[in-house]
Amino acid sequence: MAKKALITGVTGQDGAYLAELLLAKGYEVYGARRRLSTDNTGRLRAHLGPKFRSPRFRLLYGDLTDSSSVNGFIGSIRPDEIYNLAAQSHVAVSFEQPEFTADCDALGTLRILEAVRNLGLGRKTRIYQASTSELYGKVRAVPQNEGTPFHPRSPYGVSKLFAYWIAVNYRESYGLFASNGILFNHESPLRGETFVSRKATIGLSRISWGLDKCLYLGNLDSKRDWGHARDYVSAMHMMLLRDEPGDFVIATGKQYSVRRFIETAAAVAGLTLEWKGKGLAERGVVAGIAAPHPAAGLSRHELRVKKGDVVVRISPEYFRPSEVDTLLGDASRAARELGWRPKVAFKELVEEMMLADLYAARKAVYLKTGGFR
Ligand code: NAP
Ligand code: G4F
Repeated sequence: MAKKALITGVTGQDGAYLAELLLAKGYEVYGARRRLSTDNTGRLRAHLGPKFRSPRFRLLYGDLTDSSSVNGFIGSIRPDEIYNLAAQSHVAVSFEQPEFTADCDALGTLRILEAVRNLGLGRKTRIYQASTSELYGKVRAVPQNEGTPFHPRSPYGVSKLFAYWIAVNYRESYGLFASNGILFNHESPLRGETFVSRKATIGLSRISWGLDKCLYLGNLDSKRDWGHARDYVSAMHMMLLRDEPGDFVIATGKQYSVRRFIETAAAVAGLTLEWKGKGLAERGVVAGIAAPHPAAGLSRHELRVKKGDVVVRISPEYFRPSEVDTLLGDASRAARELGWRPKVAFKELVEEMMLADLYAARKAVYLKTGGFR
């Protein structure tokens, strides 16, 4: 009998990579998605390709803010493993929708744990909770590991803090197999378009092809520990294969600023940026032009950017009421106990994202002009 895995948040970045991984391992995969007025399966459909139609892959409707829905889908599937990835996952948005964020991210997790307990699945079902490095927020130690105290800095972080502890509490109180993955930022070509990494790779690609003029961003100086989503979903699965539940930091152990991410992405299109001005008047100016990456599908003469163009500006709307300035993870416990190590390095990650978005921009130019200029 194939094992049954349920993924909440299957339509998100991690959901797509995890569904791919579990299907490849022979699981029956059930993906819960919420109902929206537009289709939210595009990313997943494109990523899974023909496997989207596999009889071992099933989508169902389920919203974490609705306990009858959560009880219903867990009760009908009776999964061996639950990966709770569903969340309002945007930190800046959580300041504008704090109550929804708490309902989905904090109480949603509780609803899953309660459903597993009340349905008598406590001995059968293993639960992965998508915890986050945002728990560390205003960091108390560098680097952060499983013993570092938490100090969240947003309604998102605080909601995830509840989720973290309620998972620990149900493990200690009722013996549920519930494990927290404290994952640091992880990105990919499937990353949501409003997170800074993807916003930058889309923006710089469109600027390179002449579709946009400038990219507007907030704090360029915050630092993140950035890994690849494909590497990180494999850690989720490893955590549920252990004999005992536990909590693990998953990170690369290397840190780069948002500014460095942008410079690295621009270089894939052949652009060297120079930063001029300070504060809100700071801007990223094209200081040099070289041949784009050989796999970019963009030649130097097709680049619609010239020296001196301002391609990055700062806009106050992208600053947060409180910021997480620096995150750097220590994943040595995961290396020791799970045998997990990241495979994709920062430069490779940025290149993969940038190449994918340069191709998307190229296609947009083609559709707009009926051919390449
Ligand atoms: P994501 O792309 O934003 O995906 C979030 C998923 O949750 C989407 O499928 C979304 O559905 C779904 N969702 C939102 N509200 C829901 C609701 N009320 N009921 C059911 N589903 C709902 O996030 P991700 O990057 O894949 O991250 C996966 C999880 O890991 C999230 O919990 C996130 O907070 C956490 N995490 C992410 C990172 C990271 O760097 N990526 C790091 C640490 C932790 P729609 O498609 O309909 O919007
Ligand atoms: O890409 P971000 O929005 O990711 P953030 O806030 O680090 O959160 C992500 O990682 C967490 C793990 O640490 C997850 F739990 C969470 O769900 C999410 O996946 O912002 C990264 C940094 C921030 O310091 C932000 O202030 O980039 C800065 N930034 C600068 N300009 C911007 C922008 N962020 C966004 N989204 N948009 C900007 O224009």
